[in-house]
Amino acid sequence: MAETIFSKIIHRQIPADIVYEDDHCLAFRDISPQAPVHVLVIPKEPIESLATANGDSAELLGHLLLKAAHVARQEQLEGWRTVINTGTEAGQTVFHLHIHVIGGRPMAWPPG
Ligand code: DGP
Repeated sequence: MAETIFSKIIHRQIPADIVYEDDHCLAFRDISPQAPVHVLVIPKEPIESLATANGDSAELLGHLLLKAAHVARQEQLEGWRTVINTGTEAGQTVFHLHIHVIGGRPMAWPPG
């Protein structure tokens, strides 16, 4: 998998506002926030997208979801939205799997 900007954040080659980290994942504020709280939760292991993840990553994917909820609680959100854009057509621009955690304002459904 090609190196992305998120690998550089993991390796501290470029700065980011990190809000959570453990051995398996990193969470940092999105550079272009779409709500008062907008955090990205990423695996340290470079998985390109949900489309290329396989059963070997089952435990890690569960871990990322639980940490998304942890970050939301840490940010004192009462409700939040988790989004995983998968593929260019769906709006994925960085090909290192990430969960958007978005909250702090009312949100409409369905999304545009
Ligand atoms: P997506 O469109 O789902 O691939 O989301 C990628 C997100 O990554 C987008 O909301 C903007 C964010 N992003 C891109 N480059 C950087 C960066 O260098 N730093 C941070 N913090 N976020 C970035």
